[in-house]
Amino acid sequence: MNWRVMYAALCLICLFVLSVPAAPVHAEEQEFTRIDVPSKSLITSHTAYKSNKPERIADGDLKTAWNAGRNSGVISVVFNQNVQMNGIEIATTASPTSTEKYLIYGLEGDRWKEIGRASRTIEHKEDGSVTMLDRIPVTEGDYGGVLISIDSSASWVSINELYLTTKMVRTFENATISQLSGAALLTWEYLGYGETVIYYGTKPGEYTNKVVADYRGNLGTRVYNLTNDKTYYFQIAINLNGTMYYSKELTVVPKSKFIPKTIPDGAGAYMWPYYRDLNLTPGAAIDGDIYTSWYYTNPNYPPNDDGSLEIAFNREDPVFIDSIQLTTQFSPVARDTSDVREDEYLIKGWRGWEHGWEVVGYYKGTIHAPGGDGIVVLDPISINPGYYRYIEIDVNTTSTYVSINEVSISGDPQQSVTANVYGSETDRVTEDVYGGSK
Ligand SMILES: [Ca+2]
Ligand SMILES: [Ca+2]
Repeated sequence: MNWRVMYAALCLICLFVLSVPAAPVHAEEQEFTRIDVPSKSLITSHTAYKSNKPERIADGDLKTAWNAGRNSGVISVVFNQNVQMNGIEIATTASPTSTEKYLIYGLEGDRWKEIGRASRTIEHKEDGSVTMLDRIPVTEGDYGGVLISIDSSASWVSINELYLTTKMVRTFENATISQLSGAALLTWEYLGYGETVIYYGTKPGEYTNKVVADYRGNLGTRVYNLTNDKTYYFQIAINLNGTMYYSKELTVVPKSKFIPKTIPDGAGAYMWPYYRDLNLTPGAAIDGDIYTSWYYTNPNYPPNDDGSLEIAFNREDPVFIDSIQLTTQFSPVARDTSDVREDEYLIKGWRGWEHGWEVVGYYKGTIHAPGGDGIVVLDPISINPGYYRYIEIDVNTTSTYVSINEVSISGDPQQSVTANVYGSETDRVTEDVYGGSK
């Protein structure tokens, strides 16, 4: 066996050995994950054509691009924190179809070091749509920035969006989401200081939008401009010293803040106690908007956690009621930090002089903070059926905050006359006649 044969045989053995997996291979799953360029990066280029400025490579918009205005260009991105990266991805266009050579440098300390090179062909597309180039791998490392030098065979060089890839992926569990009207509220565990981006979209796993969370945003970040009654999917990504941490996918369906208003126009709302120094707005309990409330929290006279709301209907036009539903809220102000409370609602009604004030309904329950906007719709409270001119709701709560965001009433005299045994037959018939003749 001469040395050539020996060499060939050894190589075959080597190939064979290399091709036998030693253990189940999971590497592919997490070989790389695309992440955004950190939002506070400093992006500069040697040249830029008109408004096609360098920062457009990381504005989240595939339609906007940096364009060097010539067939070669250099662009650099200095991150606001190091990123553990193993590649870059480029979305771009070319006119005409061109082959472009990419030379990639990574910033290590204060030195740029070559970390990768590649050549990619970009088709010219008549409709101007963007091509996502195959990922360009780079030497894996912890870099403070990336610099890309591009030479094109024919086209002016441009980049619509630049992404980084990293293989470091960790997940964290403690993230919550709750619905708001046209919005969502997210919270998550504090892992440490690092840029945090909330990705979201209307399809699972496909996030078309993003919001960068503020410092301490984990305590509660609102994402606005969502459509009510539509399902949204969210994922939180935290870059902690170059390592990416992801939440599991979270879903939410924002709901309208408006509910059908059942209190007739012309009704007035009043409350007790009344303090001139508090901004008390009883009318907000009957305006059909679950976010406005009559609320009562008294820093001057603690605990003073009780209050009464009175609703006066038109005296000439009493309203038939057989149930009341209340919407309340856990305090959006910081004073009330408990997440569970005991509420008691005593409903009094006034039908006329002959009856005076009567207790007509009662509800007591343990209320748990729902998260998010804190809105809680209580179970409907049965009311002794009848035509009422006034309703008073006496609230007693273990919380330091009384809130009635909305009062909904319902009742159908036709149903109630036969379905309930209450008062004398004469009363009911008389009142139904009045009701029917109005
Ligand atoms: Ca862009
Ligand atoms: Ca309201």
